[in-house]
Amino acid sequence: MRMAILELLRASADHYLSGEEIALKLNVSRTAVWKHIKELKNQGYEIESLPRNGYKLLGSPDRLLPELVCRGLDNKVIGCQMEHFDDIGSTNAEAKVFARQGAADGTVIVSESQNTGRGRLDRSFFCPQGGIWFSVILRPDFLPQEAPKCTLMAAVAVTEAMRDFGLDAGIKWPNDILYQGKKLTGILTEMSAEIDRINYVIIGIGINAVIAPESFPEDIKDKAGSMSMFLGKFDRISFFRAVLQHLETLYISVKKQGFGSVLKSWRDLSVTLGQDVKVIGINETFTGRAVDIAEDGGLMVDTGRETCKVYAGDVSIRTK
Ligand code: BT5
Repeated sequence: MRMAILELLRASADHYLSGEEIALKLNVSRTAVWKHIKELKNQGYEIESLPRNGYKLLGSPDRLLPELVCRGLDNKVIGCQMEHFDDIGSTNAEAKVFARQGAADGTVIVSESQNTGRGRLDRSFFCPQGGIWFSVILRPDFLPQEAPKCTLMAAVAVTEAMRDFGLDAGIKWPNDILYQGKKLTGILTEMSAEIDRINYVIIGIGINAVIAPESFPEDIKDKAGSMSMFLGKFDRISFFRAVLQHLETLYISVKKQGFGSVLKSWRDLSVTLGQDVKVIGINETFTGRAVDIAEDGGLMVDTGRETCKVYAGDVSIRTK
């Protein structure tokens, strides 16, 4: 009902709509209309109410509410179910709860801020208001060993959306999106699986969308950046919608034809390939040139003596 009232207000944005008109059109009482309008105002919608004229919608909240994000979004999988939080520990942790309860393929959990946002290896991730912190639950039917490539798929989706918005960002293997050397996005993919079957994959994506550079903590100030630092003001909600659109296209293609086209796009968007890199792996550290990404998602690094394939770890690009 609330959404129906919102649609009516949107459709008559240039004039006032009386409570009576709304009540008649939606076949509810005027008191019910008044209660829903009050609730919409609590959610942050700016609605002017004039006793004689009625109601007029003046503005929508800058919150990643499903009804705002999904307006005009034609996705069939990603984001068709969406849960929004104002603040949460970690959307990945919450997504696991939803997944265990049977949440559908493509369910999105999004929060305006996170107080215990996590990176890989349990590192902490800074997630204040103004960012886009979300997790997507996937239930693919490919094999568990394919799941790490979901990180590459998510990185391609976010980078393509950034490019749509005029930011020429690139991907640093495996999970960072950078612009001018600053990390704008991190991705954490987790999975629950049996030997030959995935129960669910959770892709957690943290995007520094509208964050003032001075608000980054001292320890990440030099390496972290936000989209607003480079783009100025932009519409966070439309950007999130664009990310979900790209993710849908890629996921549907992966389901039909595998990761081939994701890997191709990843190569095109990479800032790692062709660079001299330092690899800090789980057990060893070495240097070499990043030459390609293998079909299984591993980074191929030519050390001069041999070509090694790296599946996990941190890669830093060495300046020449
Ligand atoms: C990542 O880990 O980059 C994965 C981050 C995933 C965050 C999302 S937000 C939604 C979902 N819910 C969660 O709880 N997590 C996911 P990693 O590659 O390990 O990088 C972590 C490192 O990035 C930290 O040790 C810091 O150095 C740095 N860092 C922390 N916060 C940052 C930020 N906001 N922007 C850029 N760098 C940051």
